[in-house]
Amino acid sequence: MPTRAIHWYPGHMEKTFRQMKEALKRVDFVIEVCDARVARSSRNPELLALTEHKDRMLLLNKADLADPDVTAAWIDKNKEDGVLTVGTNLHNRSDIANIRRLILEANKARIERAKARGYVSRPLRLMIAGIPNSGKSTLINRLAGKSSLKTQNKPGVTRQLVWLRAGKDLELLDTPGVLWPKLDTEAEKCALAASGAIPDDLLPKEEVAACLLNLLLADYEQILREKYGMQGDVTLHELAVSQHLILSGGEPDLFRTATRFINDFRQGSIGRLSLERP
Ligand SMILES: Nc1nc2c(ncn2[C@@H]2O[C@H](COP(=O)(O)OP(=O)(O)OP(=O)(O)O)[C@@H](O)[C@H]2O)c(=O)[nH]1
Ligand SMILES: [Mg+2]
Repeated sequence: MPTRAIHWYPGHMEKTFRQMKEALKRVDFVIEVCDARVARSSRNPELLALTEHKDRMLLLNKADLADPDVTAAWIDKNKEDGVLTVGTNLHNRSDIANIRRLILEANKARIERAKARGYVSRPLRLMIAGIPNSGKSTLINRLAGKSSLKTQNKPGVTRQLVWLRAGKDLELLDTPGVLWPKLDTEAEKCALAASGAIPDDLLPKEEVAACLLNLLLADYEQILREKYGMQGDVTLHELAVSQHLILSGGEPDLFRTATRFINDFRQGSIGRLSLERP
């Protein structure tokens, strides 16, 4: 679907890329954190290019909000492509233990080599990278067992690269979320905005909500109809009517409808839904 591309690439992202490139020299292993609901478009191609020479692992994070069958399909596909991938919910303690186990397993040979050379106490150095708001700082806080880093459900919270120790075996580098300069398709732009990777004030809410509704309609029409009690067409207009969100002049209140609908999606209150399939 060709469309107006959005150019959102604040200055700090360019600086972040430069700093990440420099920091990578000291990094053993990269963890890319993407959003399981948007498992294709939440992977930044420029980040992939920057880190491709490093051993790596991919988290399909916020898997608690995504369609479990779709997440499983993405894991299978990535496995075929040779990408070590795991679906995660960072609010789940056993997922954190599993991530730690996978990191140590993936770095087993490196750890043994370091031991053989006498570097018994050198921790593994991990870079945590990904698009804005995907859960990078949350992951580090959880692995470290303390809330040292600021986290919030909006993009652009982390502004600097920060190293943090997690136990005696891991050193973790938090990085600011990075998008790429040009988002090409309406669907990609909408999926990233709806999932919270692009600041809300950058795109009209009504536009994002209408596009989100369309994306969801393809696979989840019945769920949408049941949740909102919609009988006729599934449009933002009809959603406003079914939710009794009407302006004083009798017109549907599309802004309030859009805001509520996007929030429902972000909170998972419509159901566990994914916007992209392999
Ligand atoms: N539902 C759900 N929410 C999560 C999960 N992981 C993180 N979050 C939430 O996602 C929001 C963003 O988390 P952060 O750790 O600040 O994300 P970030 O990637 O560091 O974001 P930037 O610093 O802006 O790039 C927070 O509200 C977290 O609580 C998860 O697995 N499931
Ligand atoms: Mg952060």
